[in-house]
Amino acid sequence: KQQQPVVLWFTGLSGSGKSTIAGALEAALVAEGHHTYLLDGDNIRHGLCRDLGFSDQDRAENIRRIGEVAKLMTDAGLIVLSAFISPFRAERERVRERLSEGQFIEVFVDTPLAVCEQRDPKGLYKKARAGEIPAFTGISSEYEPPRTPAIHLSGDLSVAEHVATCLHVLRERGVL
Ligand code: GGZ
Repeated sequence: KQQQPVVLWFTGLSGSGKSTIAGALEAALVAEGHHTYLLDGDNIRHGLCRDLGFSDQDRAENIRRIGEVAKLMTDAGLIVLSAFISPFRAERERVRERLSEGQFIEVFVDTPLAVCEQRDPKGLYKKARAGEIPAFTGISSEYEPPRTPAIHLSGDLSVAEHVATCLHVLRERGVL
């Protein structure tokens, strides 16, 4: 099945829905016969980046490594989906610069902090508010939103609607 290798770079707060939407989008792409790979905390922070924590410096290195892996995967022809907070603009731009023109598609999962904190699926916001997790994104560590994301997912929409938006943009850009 014809496809252009790209990196769909999801960014957003903890609990914003990055992994859920990226996972659902990957399933939709695979169902259409595309070749994909999803990079997320489960396969990266427990393996390649298990020596890294959440200081600014460690997050920057985390994103750098993920960017390099994503680049290799595009060399192999894959549609790569990456789902990390990636809070810093400079590091996201560095990843973009390592890829070919148009291969970096930034997807901003723009769920307000209040909503993420309300969801709090792992109780991390509660702990962060109590001072038990230092440098927690949105509470005690910065999140720099993209200024001009290729795809901006916001509003009270379903996962399926967000997936449809992403698929539309991918077709529009000739990726699919
Ligand atoms: C933010 C943290 C922190 C701190 C642990 N700040 O909801 P989660 O649990 O599953 O997603 C968060 C994940 C963030 O890892 P990333 O690799 O995406 O971060 S970054 O891109 O900034 O390098 C959260 C958990 O790890 N977690 N401590 N202090 N999130």
